[in-house]
Amino acid sequence: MIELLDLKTVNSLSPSVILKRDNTGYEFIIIKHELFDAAFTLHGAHLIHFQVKQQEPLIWLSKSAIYNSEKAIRGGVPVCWPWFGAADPSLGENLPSHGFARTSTWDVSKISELSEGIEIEFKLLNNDETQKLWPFEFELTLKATLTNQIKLELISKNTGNKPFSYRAALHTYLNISAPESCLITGLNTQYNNSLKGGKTETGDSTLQIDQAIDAIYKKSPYSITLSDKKYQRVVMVENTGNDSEVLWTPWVQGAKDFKDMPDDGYQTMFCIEAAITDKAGVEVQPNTCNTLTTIIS
Ligand code: TA6
Repeated sequence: MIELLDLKTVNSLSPSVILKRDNTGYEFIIIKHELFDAAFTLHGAHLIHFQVKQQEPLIWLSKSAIYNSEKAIRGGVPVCWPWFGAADPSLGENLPSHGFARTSTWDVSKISELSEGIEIEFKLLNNDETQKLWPFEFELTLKATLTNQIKLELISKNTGNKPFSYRAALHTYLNISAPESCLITGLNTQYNNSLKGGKTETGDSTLQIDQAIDAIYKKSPYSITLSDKKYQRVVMVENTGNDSEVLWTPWVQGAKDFKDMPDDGYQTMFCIEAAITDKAGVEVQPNTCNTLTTIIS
C-alpha cells in the first residue's frame, strides 16, 4: 500500500531509515533493512507496515486508509492512550475514542541500527492541546525493536506532581490470508462481549473467525497464537503489562460501514490487541513509569 503513496524523500535518518512526506506534508518513516521492510507515520507513532523478506506482511493496512491530522489510520498498530474506547465521563464530553495519542504528532527521539534489526523510539509530551483533553503531564514513549519480529513497548512516564491513571491498547491489525484459514488459541475463557453490551461470557481458549467479534478477554497466562493455514504460519502475540487482550473484526457489515476500509477488508485482517481496559486503569505515580508491551512474531 505504501508504495502507492506519492512520497518524497526529506532526509536519511540512518542507513536503513528515511523520512518521507506526501504532498500534504504528512510524514512517514520508511525502514528498509536487509532482513525486513517497515514503515511508521509520525502521526500517532503508528506502525503501518512490517514485512520480513520472503514472507507475507505481518501487519494489515487498509487500502482506503485516510492520512490526515484528524483521523487515526485504519490498520497497522494504533496507539490507544490514555484511554481505551470511550473516555471516562468525568473527563468531559466529545472526547476522541481511544484517546488522543493516535491522532497526535510524535517526534522520533532515537534510532539505533542493530546487527539484527532496528530500534526506533518516538515521543509524545503533554502540550496545551492534550491538557485540554486530559489534565496531566506525561512523557509517552513508543519503543519499537524490529528484527524478525515486532516488539512494541509503550512507556507512560508521569512527569507531573500528581498521580494519573491510564488505560490503553496497542491495537494491532494482523494480516491474514482468509478468516476461514485461521484459528486463534491461548485465550482466557472469560471475556466481555462488547457486541452484547459488555456482558461477561465464558468461551473456549480457541476461536475461529466466522462472524463479527468484539471481545475483551481477561489476560491470558499464555501467548495468543493465530495459526493461518493458507499462509502456512503461526503468528504469536505475547503481551506484558496488560490486563486483557481485545479481539476484533468488524466483519461484513462493519467493513461496509467504514469509509476507510474496503468492503472486503474484513477478509484479510484480525485484531489481537494488548490492552489495559479495567475501569480503574493503571495508576502511575509522579516520576515513575509503566510499560505495556506486545511482541508479535
Ligand atoms: O478494539 C476494538 C474496538 O474498540 C472496537 O469496538 C472498534 O471500535 C475498534 O476498536 C475500532 O475503533 P476505531 O475507533 O479505530 O474505529
